[in-house]
Amino acid sequence: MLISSKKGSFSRRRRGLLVVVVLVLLAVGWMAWIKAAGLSGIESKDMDWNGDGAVTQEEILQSYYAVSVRKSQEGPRECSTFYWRKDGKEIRVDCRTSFETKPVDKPEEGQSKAK
Ligand SMILES: [Ca+2]
Repeated sequence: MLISSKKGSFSRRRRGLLVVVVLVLLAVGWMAWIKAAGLSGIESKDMDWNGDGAVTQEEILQSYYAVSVRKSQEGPRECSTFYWRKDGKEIRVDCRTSFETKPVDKPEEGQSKAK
């Protein structure tokens, strides 16, 4: 009887853990679905959403539920548009140019070897 009650509490604990894991997965899935800014790989120092020069804990939290990101690419230029999810108001556009996508080849070299 003692064993079975212990077993019961253990499985209840496991069930609780399972619920937590499922909730975390749901939360991460939801954040991916809303394209939360916090999942876009930005650093916390860039999460100054109200532009006052300081990043508060609230702003970091907002990155995961209130601020979304829209990415666009034009050639090697990649832009991230951050906006408030509640009203779609744009906060900031970050652009960067990546140089690693196009390696510079010398097109003549391969052909000179051919007959
Ligand atoms: Ca701020």
